[in-house]
Amino acid sequence: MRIAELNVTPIAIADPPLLNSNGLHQPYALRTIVELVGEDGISGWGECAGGRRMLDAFEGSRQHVVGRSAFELTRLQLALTGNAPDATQHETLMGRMNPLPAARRVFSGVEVAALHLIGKSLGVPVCDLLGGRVRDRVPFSAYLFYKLAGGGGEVDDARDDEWGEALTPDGVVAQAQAMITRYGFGSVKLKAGAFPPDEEIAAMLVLRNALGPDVPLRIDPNAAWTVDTSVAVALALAETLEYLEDPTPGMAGMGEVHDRLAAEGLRMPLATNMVVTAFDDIPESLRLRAVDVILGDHHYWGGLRAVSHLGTLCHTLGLGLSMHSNSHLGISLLAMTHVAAATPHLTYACDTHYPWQHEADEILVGGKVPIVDGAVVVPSTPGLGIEIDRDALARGRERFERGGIAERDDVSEMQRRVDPAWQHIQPRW
Ligand code: GKR
Ligand code: MG
Repeated sequence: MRIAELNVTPIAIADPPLLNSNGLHQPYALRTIVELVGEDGISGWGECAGGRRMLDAFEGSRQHVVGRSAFELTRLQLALTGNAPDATQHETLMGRMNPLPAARRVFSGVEVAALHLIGKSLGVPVCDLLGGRVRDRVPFSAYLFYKLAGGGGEVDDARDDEWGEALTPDGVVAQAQAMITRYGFGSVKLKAGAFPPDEEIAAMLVLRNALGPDVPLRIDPNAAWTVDTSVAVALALAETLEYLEDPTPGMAGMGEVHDRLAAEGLRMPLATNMVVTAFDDIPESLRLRAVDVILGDHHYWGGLRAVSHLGTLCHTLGLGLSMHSNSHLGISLLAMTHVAAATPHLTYACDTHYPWQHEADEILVGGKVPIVDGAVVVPSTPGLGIEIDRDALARGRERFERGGIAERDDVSEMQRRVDPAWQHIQPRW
C-alpha cells in the first residue's frame, strides 16, 4: 500500500483564555492536519502540533514519506528521527515544556494517518492494528483551568464563552460542576501554577468538599513550585490527591520531592509529562525515584505504537500510566482512544483539552466526538472511525492564515492581556 501523496494543512482553532504557569492561551491554538493518500485513492488522517516550524519539519520529511509503503512505519521512523530514535535534539514548542525533536512530532502525525489508512483499507479499526481492544470505553478526566472571561477566537470570529470566568476557588468548583454535568467526568485535574499555592490548595479543598470523596483529584502546576513549596502542597493535600503532577522543575527536583515526602511518611504518587518525555529519560527517573506515573502522549513519544510499548514498560517497572493532552481536535482524541483501548496497563483516566474546543472548529463530519459518562466509546468502524469535513478543514486553514499566530506563545499573550511586565519564572513560588 504505497503512499502516493502527503498533504499537510496548518489550522488554527479558537481557544479560550486559559491560564497556566507559562502565561495565557492565545485566542487560537495551532494544529497540523496530515493526510496520506494511498495509491488506491484511500485517505488516512493524522493530527499533531501546529505552527510554522512544524510545516518546515514536514517539508523536510516529505521525501521519506511519499512513495513508501504505509506498513513500513519502523523504517520511516528511523529515516525521520535518525538511527537512535531517542536521540534528543531537544526543541520545545512552548517555554521549557515537553522538549523533543520536531521530527518525532512529524512522525506521530504520519503514523496515525498511516494506521488510519491501513485500517480503512483492511476494514478494521486502528485499535485492532495495535493488538485489539481490552476496553470498549476510554475514561477521560475533566481538565479544569483558571480562566479569564471569553470563549476564544477574535473580533467577528469570537466564540461564545461556554464556561465563564474562573479565577477563584468557587469559580473552579463551578467549572468542575459544569464539566461533570455536561460530560459525566469521573475524575478531575486542575491546571495550577497560575496563582499563589495557598489559593490553589484552597481550590482543591473546596473541590474535594463539593465533589465528595469518590472523585479522584489531581493538580498540575507545570513546575511552578520550588521543592519546598511542592512538599508543603503535597502535605496539605495528602488526603486529597490521587497524584501530584510536575510540581517542580527537573528530574533531580522531582526526586528530591519524592525523598522529602517519603521522609515525612507520605507516599504521594508523582506524575509527569515534563521530565520523562522519551524512553531515554526512564532509567534516570528510576535512579532518582522521581516519577511514579508517566503521562504518555503519542504526539511526542513517537506515535501510537510507542505509547503501547510505554504501557508494557510501565507495567514491568511498576509505574502508573496516564495520558497527556494539549489543545486538540477529534482526530487526536480518537487516536488517543484507540491506543488507550489497546493498552491494558492504563491505570488512570486520560487528560484531554477537548471540552475547551468549540463545536465550530471541529473538522470531523458530524461535529465533535461525544464524551458520555466521562468516556469516549471506542469506534468499531474502519480506521480511526472518522470522516473529514473538507470545508471545515479549509476554514481552519483560513483562520491560521489570517490569524497571524505563527507559534504558540503564552508569555506574550499574558503580557498583552494581563500585565505587560509579566515574565515566565520557573519555579515562581
Ligand atoms: O495547555 O496550558 C496548557 C497546558 O499546560 C499544556 O500546555 C500542558 O502541556 O496540559 C499540559 C500538561 O499537562 O502539562
Ligand atoms: Mg502536565
